[in-house]
Parts: sequence; C-alpha cells; structure tokens
Amino acid sequence: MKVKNNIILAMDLMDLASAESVCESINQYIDTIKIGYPLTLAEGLKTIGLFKENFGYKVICDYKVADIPATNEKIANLTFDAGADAIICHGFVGPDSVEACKASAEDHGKEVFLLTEMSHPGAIRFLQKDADDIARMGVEMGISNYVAPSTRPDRLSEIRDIVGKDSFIISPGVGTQGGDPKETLKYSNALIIGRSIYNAEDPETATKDIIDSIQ
Ligand code: 3DU
Repeated sequence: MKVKNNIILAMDLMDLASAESVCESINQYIDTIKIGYPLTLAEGLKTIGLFKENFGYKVICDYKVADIPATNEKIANLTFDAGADAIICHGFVGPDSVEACKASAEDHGKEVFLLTEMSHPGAIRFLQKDADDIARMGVEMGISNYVAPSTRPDRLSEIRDIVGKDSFIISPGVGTQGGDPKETLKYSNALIIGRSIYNAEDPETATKDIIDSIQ
C-alpha cells in the first residue's frame, strides 16, 4: 500500500459531518484513512464508501477482528463488500482465524494487516509476551502488512527484524500516546495519527507540522 506523506489519518470522531470537515481541511496532505468501531458504530458501514467517493481515500478498517474463523470470515466479507481496501485483524487468535481474514481479503483483491503488539500500556501485560510469535506466524502465513507500536521503538524495531524489510508496517501511538514521528519511521512505513490531528485547533497546521518534522 502506498501512503501519501507516510500519514494515515485515524478518524475516530463519531459523526460524519465533523469527520468530513477535518478531511476537507487536510485533504491535500493525506490519501489514506483508518476508521474503526467509533465511527462505524455511530454512522454505519456506509462511511467506508463515503470516504472513498468524496475524498478518493484508501480506507483501512481497524476492526481488530478476533473471533473464530467462521465469524472472522463474515466480518471481513461484510467489510470488503462495503468497499474497504484493508482490514486489521488480531493475531493472538491464531492462524486459522487470521487465515479467514486473509482469504477474504484475497477473494476481494484487498489487503489484510496483522496486529502484533498494541501501543497502550496495558498491552505489556498479555500481548507483548506473544507479539514476536504473532509476527513470526504472519511471516509463515505469507502476510506482508503489519501493525506495530510507535510508543515502543525498541519493540517496533524487533518486530521489523522479524517481518523483514519488505513488509509494510503501520504504527499507531504517534503524538497523543507519546510516539515520536521521526523515530517511528526508522522502522515503520507509515504513521497512524488520530487525536493529534482531528482534535487540533487547526488540523491543517497540525498535519503540516508533522510532515515537516519527518522530512
Ligand atoms: O492515539 P490516536 O488518537 O492517534 O489514535 C490511534 C488510533 O490507532 C486509534 O484509532 C486506535 O484505536 C488505534 N490503535 C492504537 O492506538 C493502538 C494499537 O495498538 C492499535 C490501534
């Protein structure tokens, strides 16, 4: 996936009008958006198509799919049928569950991202122990897209070593959660940024400042 300016907007505002207003103000700087449960549950799956039609964005659906294979398949099919370009699935559920999302992505000619370790403090308790193994599983399964945390550059670097230089890593946790954009891009291909942009007094200036800081 190619991401303009290496920035993916995490749009977690919960009404479409506010979300579109932020997109309009930073449209020249981004071409990829990530939406998750907040906006989808508030406004419906139609938001996927709207971002594609109104802005021409690539849409990554961060549904952190984490169920049995049969249910994962249903979730992924609905997401891709609604127009998503990619879906994010959890790895801790194991290869059969991940395979269901991967197969759905392949059937639709779309992409799957495997979530390894999360960026928040609580991820240290359970997920961190298995994150390297989750990344290794992804490699064994032939997955080339990963999500790994910007808040822990050492962990991000280790995950990069496991998935290899040709894999595509996107990293949440930049800005509000404490991750540094430039440091993150030493190991990651694109930054996932939400509140630092959409909650900024001036989202356009906030976006420009981040772009300046990574050049
Ligand atoms: O902290 P921000 O507002 O920049 O948003 C980060 C986004 O990335 C948000 O949608 C969150 O749900 C998602 N995310 C993480 O923050 C951390 C992860 O490990 C995975 C996804």
